[in-house]
Amino acid sequence: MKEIKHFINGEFVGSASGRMFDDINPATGQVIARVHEGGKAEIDLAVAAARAALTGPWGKMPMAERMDLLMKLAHGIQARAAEFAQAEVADNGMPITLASHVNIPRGSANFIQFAEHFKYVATECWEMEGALNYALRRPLGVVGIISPWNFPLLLTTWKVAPALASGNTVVIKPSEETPATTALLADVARSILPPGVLNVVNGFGGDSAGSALTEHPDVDGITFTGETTTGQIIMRAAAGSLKKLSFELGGKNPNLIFADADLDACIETTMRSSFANQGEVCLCGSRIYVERPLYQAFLDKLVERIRTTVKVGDPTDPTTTLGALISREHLARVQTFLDSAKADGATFLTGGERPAGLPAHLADGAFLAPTVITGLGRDCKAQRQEIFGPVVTVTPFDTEEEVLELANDTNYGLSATVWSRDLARAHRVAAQLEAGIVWVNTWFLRDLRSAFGGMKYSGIGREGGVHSLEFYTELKNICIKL
Ligand code: NAD
Ligand code: 6OD
Repeated sequence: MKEIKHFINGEFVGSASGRMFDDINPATGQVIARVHEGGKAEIDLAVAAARAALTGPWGKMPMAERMDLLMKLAHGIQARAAEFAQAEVADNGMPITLASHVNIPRGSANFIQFAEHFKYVATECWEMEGALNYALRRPLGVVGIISPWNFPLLLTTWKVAPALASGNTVVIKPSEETPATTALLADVARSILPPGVLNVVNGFGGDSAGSALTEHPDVDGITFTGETTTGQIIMRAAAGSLKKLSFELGGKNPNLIFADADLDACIETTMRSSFANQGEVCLCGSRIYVERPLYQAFLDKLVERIRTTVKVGDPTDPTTTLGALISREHLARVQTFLDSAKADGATFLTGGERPAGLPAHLADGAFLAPTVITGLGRDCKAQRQEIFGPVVTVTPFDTEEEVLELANDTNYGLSATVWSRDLARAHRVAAQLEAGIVWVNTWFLRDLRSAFGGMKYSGIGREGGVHSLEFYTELKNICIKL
């Protein structure tokens, strides 16, 4: 059986405790690896290695050389792209086409983006009478990176790349559900980065490796992507040592579809914004609001597209469009939302159950057919809480004011999508939506220089471009009397 070890100070090592846990393929229910379970002991070693590396060759390295190493990491991922994609699919259940075309390519693109971009960022200079102020950026120090299971390589490298580009060292705690591609990243880094610059400790979150990292007095910042409730716990844990925090959290994102929308384009994209990665994308639009004149036509087309184009099945099959949810436990959680929707009188236009006809080797897999629900009031659980599965609720609206009020009636504020051919309305509505990211007539179209992050319960801070630099560096002002 394959073993996944920690990566500390340039070496793959087992746990001091000897404890291990299972890594399960969610499509088959099979154990695919045994993972060494880290805790405080491994976090202490990893943080010490990361601290020492800050003053070693890495800390003294000219910026151009450091950026060259990041480009080598990007190329190292590209060279092993098929291996990364297969590992991600086995760990996460996402379709191989999604892993190969989105998740893994973004792993290398993230390194290229920050290696290129940060070379050209100037710091500020303020000239005053008789004095000059200029700013220096210095690495934050040792950065703890805690990542979720839904886009493991994309989301982990989205943090590792800017952290390293800024000159920091990192200790990564990948999700216990999906440790495989972070271990591969460490394997790529082994021959590229000096020891201690990139460390990985596998393990669980609370009372384990995760909390040991967030509480560690020698960690300067924590960048976390995951559930809002976990963010709240991490914030409390990090308070003791006043760590800098960056949070990308949950969402309950609205899609606002006006009657003048290009329906074909809207349906095409709504299929992705509802069901990409089994709906396990923080940016998925799970609350769909359609202006009443278009409501029935939209539903008819959406349901027809689901019936004719979605293939739920083996994630390794290139014709599969919807794979397995992350685990049977998560599927059971999603099911509780479906049960409560039923109790609230919802109509299920599609889905709501395991798809029929799956092959025998997927009998233990965590599968759910794409689910479209109508007839729910705004206060129903399925309309208010993040489900994180292939489930959307669709609700008609009559006016712009009404839909804005509905869309903003949530604690979350990650993203929103507006569909309209009326440019003035699109601008007006986008400006009033309480969301960190608004897409107009598109979805998940990413320019990695732009600000990414959520308002309200969806996060703290922004990532992307110079916004990442803000988090991963300390800015020091120097005032010189002339
Ligand atoms: P999660 O919060 O359960 O776990 C995320 C990570 O935190 C894991 O590595 C876990 O081990 C660790 N963790 C858990 N408890 C911890 C603790 N007490 N201390 C330290 N670490 C701890 O989230 P998940 O289920 O892995 O991911 C799904 C969630 O992530 C969804 O809510 C989704 O919306 C959110 N997400 C947000 C974004 C974004 O950019 N805003 C992106 C992807 C996912
Ligand atoms: O595209 C990104 O940079 C990003 N952070 C995507 C997040 C996806 C959430 O599931």
